[in-house]
Amino acid sequence: MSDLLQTPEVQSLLTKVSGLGTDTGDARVKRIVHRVVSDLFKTIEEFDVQPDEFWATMSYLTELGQASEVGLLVPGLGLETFLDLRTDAAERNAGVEGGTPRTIEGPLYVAGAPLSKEEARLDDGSEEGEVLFMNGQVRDVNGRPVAGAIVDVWHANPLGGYSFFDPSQPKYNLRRRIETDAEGHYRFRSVLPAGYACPPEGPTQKLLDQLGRHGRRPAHIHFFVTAPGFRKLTTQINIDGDEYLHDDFAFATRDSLIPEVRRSGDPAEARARGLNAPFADIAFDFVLHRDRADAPNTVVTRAHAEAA
Ligand code: MBD
Ligand code: FE
Repeated sequence: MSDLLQTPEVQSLLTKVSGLGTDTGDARVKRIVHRVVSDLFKTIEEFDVQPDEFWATMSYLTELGQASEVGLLVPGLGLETFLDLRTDAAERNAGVEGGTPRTIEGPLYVAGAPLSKEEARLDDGSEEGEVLFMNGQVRDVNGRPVAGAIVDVWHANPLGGYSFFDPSQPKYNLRRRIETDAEGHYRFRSVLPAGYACPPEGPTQKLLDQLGRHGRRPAHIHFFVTAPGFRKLTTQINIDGDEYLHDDFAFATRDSLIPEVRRSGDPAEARARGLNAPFADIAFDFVLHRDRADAPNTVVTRAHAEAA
């Protein structure tokens, strides 16, 4: 490699670019910008990046933002999983172990879903798909039920689309907040989701194509589980049997987040639930850690849509 990077001219350029010569501004931002821009210079130099390639990349980033796909490329590049791995490591260092594993939030949460006690129905009857019943208990790591926890659940419809982002769906379709009862129990009725696929013509898929990768996720259901005095849990369960179960473009699958899906084809059992078709049943408990000052907060501040 050339020594261009080490020349006083380039080193002084980097210092000035990141404002290291001034005493105003934010010292941490300056150091990070210095590192990131230096690493970019180095990459351009090492790969002999040509101006055409550079400007194609700038157009790509512009397109990514205009298509609102920044939050989609981030998990696709493993960055969101890396943040989880760092939080996991920080928790281990603080002695926070056990409990339901976290996995990424993803880009499709919408704040403010309807809140109900103990149970909810997530669909309005207009979805064509297999009915799903899901239930479970929220507990602490000592097995004590957590009453009054909020299970904030969201998932895709049987076509793999999420309400709000898919404007054809009703407001807050397949999105609810359920408060656990005195024994920590929650339950809901919904329809089984299908897996998600990145928009085929979008910028995220465009890069994935160049990497020889698909943009598919296994069918999954997202959760935030919160309760006063407990660490917030961000997690997902995957639907067992999905062909992408262990081939998720967003790297969110974790072994203990694949509950058994019980399939009932017994007509009497279906009738007892008010149905005339087979349905799926999932039991899944969430185990939370108590709040503690010595481990990093798990409440992540992040921009969210709110359904209008
Ligand atoms: C999803 O549904 C999702 O959860 C993630 C992480 C990325 C894209 C779509
Ligand atoms: Fe998702």
